[in-house]
Parts: sequence; C-alpha cells; structure tokens
Amino acid sequence: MPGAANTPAGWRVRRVAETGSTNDDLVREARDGAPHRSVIVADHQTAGRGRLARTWEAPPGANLLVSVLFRAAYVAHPPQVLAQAVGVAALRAVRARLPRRGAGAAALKWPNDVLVRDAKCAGILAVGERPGDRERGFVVVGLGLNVGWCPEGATSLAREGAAACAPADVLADVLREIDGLEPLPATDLRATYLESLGTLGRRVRVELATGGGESVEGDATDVDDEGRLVVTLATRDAGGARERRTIDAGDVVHLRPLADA
Ligand code: BT5
Repeated sequence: MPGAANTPAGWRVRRVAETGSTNDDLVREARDGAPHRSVIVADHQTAGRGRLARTWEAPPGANLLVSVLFRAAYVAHPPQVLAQAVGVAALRAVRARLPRRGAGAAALKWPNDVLVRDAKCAGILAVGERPGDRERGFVVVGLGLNVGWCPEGATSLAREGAAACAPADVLADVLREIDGLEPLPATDLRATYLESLGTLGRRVRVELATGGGESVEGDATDVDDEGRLVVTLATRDAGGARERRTIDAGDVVHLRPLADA
C-alpha cells in the first residue's frame, strides 16, 4: 500500500480494497487466534460501524478506516483504556498535520472522538471479548479518521488545511503514537487521556444511550477508572450537595465552558 514502508515495526498490517467492516473482520480473526498487533485497513467499507449500532461513512480511498488488535496476553490495560490510548494517538496524529492554529483547537470529546474546532474528525469503536481471559481475551479498536472527506457538519484533515496526504501515512503516524502510549503505566495513560479531553470542565448535554431519548445537562467533572463520564448536575440532593450522574454510554454535546456557565 502507498506509505506502507513507513509502518513502524511490530505491526502486521493487512490492507483490503473493500470489506463490510474492518472491526467485524478483525474480531472474527481474533477469535481464530490472530496475533497481537494485527491491523486491518480498508480503502472502503460497505457496512462501517459507529457506536450504538450507527453507521460510519466514507467514500472509497478518501479516509483512514482501520482496526487494531490487542491481545490480553500482551497488554494488561482494559478495553476502555486501550480505546482511550488509540484516541490520544489519533488526536496527536491529527494535531501533527494541522496548521498551527488548528492544532490548538483539536481535542478529544468523551469518550474518544477527535474534534477540531468542535467538529468531528475521527471516531473510535472498541469491541472487547473475554475480559480477564489472558489466553483468549482481546480488544479490537476501530478508528475512522477523516483525511480527505467528511460528511456535513463534521471535519477532515483536508478541510482543516492540512497538506494532502494518504490515509496510509496517517495510519503510520497513529501506530507510532500507539507505540509510545501502550507501554505507559495505567496512571500515566489516564493522565495523558484526561489532559487530551476537551470535555472536562465544560458544560455538557449528554444524550443517554438508554433508548428513551433521555438526556442530562451539567458540568463534566471527571472520567472514572471504568471510562465513565461523571456529570455534576445543577440540582441538589437532600444534603444540599450537587447531584452527580455517572454515564456509561451516550453522546456528549459540548455547551459553553465552565467559566461562562
Ligand atoms: C464512532 O461512532 O465515532 C465510531 C466510528 C468508528 C469507525 C471505524 S472505521 C474502522 C472501524 N470499522 C468499523 O466498522 N468501524 C470502525 P459514533 O460516535 O456512533 O458516531 C457515528 C455517527 O457519526 C453517525 O451516526 C454519523 O452521524 C456520524 N458519522 C458517520 N460517518 C462520519 C464521518 N466520516 N465523520 C464524522 N462523523 C460521521
């Protein structure tokens, strides 16, 4: 593939011209024993998946569509921490290609979206199986990163003024960044993730993944060790303390910063 020569050592990258979903393919291969650090990258997906059964769109050849496999035998971090590490790696890869002003405006949105000027440039979907099973357990982390194309309301490297580049070049950057992050102890990785997260300290609305259209609004104050977002509400409990909600899954809308709230 173009740029494949840049792939850092230790990754087994397989490129396919077209598939349904690189995540589905790699999960299947992982169950069959594919090795740690296997990577599938596609020019085109016909059934690209987002979180919560949504779809991920990209025209053939325009964007990075990739899944990476971490086997529990080789990496101790739980699924949400590996997803966070790939999110930070994607953010760094995006920042490195943006003109200086854009780089400062790039941040993660909980759980792992890469935003530039509050528009989505990349998203992550992690699928873990058999947690705690050192031999057969694994996590597949899928990353869709908009290089040359984005849908209405989102953004891409091209749209943000980055020099033209191939998705394969961005993949090499992302893998190199993961190389730097994966060996870090959990506490350092957590700190790096929290530093990268534009959501903390913001007024947010979270549309909950409960199916009933429920949402909560408040201040995003923490992400716990399980990767859940802690939102402090305006309402107070019987003791006068502000109530808190801990959220497993949902969609965050960044409202104004805390300072203006
Ligand atoms: C995500 O879901 O952000 C996770 C996306 C993961 C995609 C990768 S591609 C390689 C691997 N193989 C797969 O099958 N998936 C992974 P979520 O937060 O649910 O966002 C999905 C929503 O973002 C959709 O409902 C659209 O509204 C929007 N969307 C779709 N395509 C987009 C794009 N290219 N850029 C920005 N937003 C998009």
